[in-house]
Amino acid sequence: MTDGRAQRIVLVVACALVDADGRVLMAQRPEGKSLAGLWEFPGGKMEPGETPEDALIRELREELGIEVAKACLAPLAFASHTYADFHLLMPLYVCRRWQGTVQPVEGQALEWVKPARMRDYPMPPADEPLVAALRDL
Ligand code: 9L3
Ligand code: MG
Repeated sequence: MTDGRAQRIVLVVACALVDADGRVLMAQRPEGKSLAGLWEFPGGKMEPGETPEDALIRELREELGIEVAKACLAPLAFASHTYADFHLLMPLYVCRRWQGTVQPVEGQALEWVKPARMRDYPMPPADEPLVAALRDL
């Protein structure tokens, strides 16, 4: 910002769920939401009073129907991106163990993707730089 006005900060948490074959779950943002059609790491906005881990556990339950233990979430990378009307701060966690079967609870398309193939999936600008952090998984 060059005009001295503060910009609204939005705190989001996201997760790279990694399966036994090293594939990572990508979720397509549904019609009607911002950035519709782009493929993102699942997650969402933190609510007041939540830790990042609390928020991620809640989002993964709401969006994918799985239960994740806090001990199974490891911080991996951090995204910071300025959109037209807000600034997004988004830590990315990695998780290899969860309970239950991943389901598209909100009707979103889901795909398990090898990190080397992620360039085929158009992503929100905040998510794109995070792909580099998955190479060494
Ligand atoms: N966002 C970007 N990448 C992600 C996630 C989960 C979210 N991996 C952005 C999209 C929206 C904002 O964060 O601009 C809030 O997300 P949502 O609550 O609309 O899912
Ligand atoms: Mg979400």
